[in-house]
Amino acid sequence: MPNIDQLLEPAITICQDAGRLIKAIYLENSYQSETKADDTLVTSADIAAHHQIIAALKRLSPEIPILSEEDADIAYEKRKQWSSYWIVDPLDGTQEFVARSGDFASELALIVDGEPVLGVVYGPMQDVCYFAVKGNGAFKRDSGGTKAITVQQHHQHPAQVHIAVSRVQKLAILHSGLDPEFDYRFTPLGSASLKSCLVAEGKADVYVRLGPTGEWDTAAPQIILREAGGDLQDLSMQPLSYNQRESLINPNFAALGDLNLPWLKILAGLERR
Ligand code: 2AM
Ligand code: CA
Ligand code: CA
Ligand code: CA
Repeated sequence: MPNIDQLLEPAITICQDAGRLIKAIYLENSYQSETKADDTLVTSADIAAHHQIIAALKRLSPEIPILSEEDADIAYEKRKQWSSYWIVDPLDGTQEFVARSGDFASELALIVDGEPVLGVVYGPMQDVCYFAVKGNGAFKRDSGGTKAITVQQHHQHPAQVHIAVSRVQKLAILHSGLDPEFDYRFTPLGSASLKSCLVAEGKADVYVRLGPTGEWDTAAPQIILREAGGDLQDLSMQPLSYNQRESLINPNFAALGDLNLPWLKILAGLERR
């Protein structure tokens, strides 16, 4: 069992270094891209950040295995033996990177016994870092320093609902039968991890992601959200699992703020009215 507290600051540095590498490539605007087997884009920035993170994590904790989105094809037979492991998304928001919107991040998490216990998300263009260790609260670090973050609480009326969602997914959500009396306010920003962190810091109430995501997409945001007083759940109300099955791909998920608000669950599609 690794000493998790001692891993936090080095993990933050590794995540920030990866983000800065991606930012340098982004500003230079010289990279190659190709289409993966699942029809999604991968760029040389994803791969460069992947290699840098893997090398640094191996130096930090040679005994802890690593699973990255960019080499996620490690056989289940092998990885199911792991009681703890790093899970890495070197570049979250490849589409945004390519679209030059600036809304992308690097993220990594430590899973122990099938549950995220440490998570870091770093947005290099905003120079903002979110992080959490199980039991110690969630934090945001930027040029102004480090402060504890919590989810938004005590909304009196659904009209104040603020959804973080991508441009494409806004339409899908509006057509999914949600109550039109809600006055949704959308935040069409960035990567899945950055949007989940907007919920963790109380700038949005809910983030709904429709479509497939890898376990590397949800692990860091999940521990950050939990420590901020929220959670991340799949839309069929099944708890998210890590490294429990052959496929690392999860279905839709929702990142929720104040879990005591029933209409938030309705909004996220977790409950019917
Ligand atoms: P990625 O950039 O690391 O692939 C985009 O809507 C968000 O969803 C990004 O955070 C993206 O992560 C994630 N995502 C996960 N699986 C995806 C997929 N199959 N296609 C597009 N985005 C995906
Ligand atoms: Ca990807
Ligand atoms: Ca991702
Ligand atoms: Ca990625």
